[in-house]
Amino acid sequence: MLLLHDNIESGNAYKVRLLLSLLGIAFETKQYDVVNGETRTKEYLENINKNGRIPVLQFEDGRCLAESNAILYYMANGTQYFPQDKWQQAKVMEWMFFEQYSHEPFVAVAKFILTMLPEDTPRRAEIPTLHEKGYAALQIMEDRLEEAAFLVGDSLSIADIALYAYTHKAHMGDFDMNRYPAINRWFSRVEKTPNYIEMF
Ligand SMILES: N[C@@H](CCC(=O)N[C@@H](CS)C(=O)NCC(=O)O)C(=O)O
Repeated sequence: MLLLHDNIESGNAYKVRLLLSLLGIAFETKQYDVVNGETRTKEYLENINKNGRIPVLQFEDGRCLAESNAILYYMANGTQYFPQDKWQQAKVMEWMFFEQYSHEPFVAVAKFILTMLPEDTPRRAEIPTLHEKGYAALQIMEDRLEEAAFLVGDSLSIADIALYAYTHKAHMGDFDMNRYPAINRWFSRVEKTPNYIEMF
């Protein structure tokens, strides 16, 4: 059976749990404490991921695949969650690179600082900048979702899964999500997908 090296609080790991659930693929999980270095042990770095992070999907033959969006691509390719049209495939990639460079480093990190670190962490000083950049990314999503039901084409794809993960928990990073009615309607559409699972 597939083994997901996982952390229950991680949106990056949740993306993989959500896709596998939508696809009806059974998997086991192994949980890691990412704040206290459990993904940085010699054994983990040597055998699972040299980059010291979850999620990693481990296949029955022992091969390990890291990077949440690479895992989404590998598992969704050939299914309804990855388009067949080459232009739409590239648009899915466009949103997934956007997620990693312009969204996750701000939206996810604000949640991490406010929910996983001690209240007196000096990292709270980063919050205003994270909010400025995170709000810019959320507005780009809002603009697209005002005119379309999903990020690419007219059905759910791994672009939606990749961005849904941290966007639907953005309020935990103190983002005011009432500003984004189209994103909120999109949350409901994603959550109505058969076999949808919650993050926690
Ligand atoms: N780009 C990676 C990011 C993965 C990542 O940042 N993982 C965090 C948890 S969300 C982690 O494992 N942190 C532990 C550490 O860096 O030691 C992905 O999308 O999978």
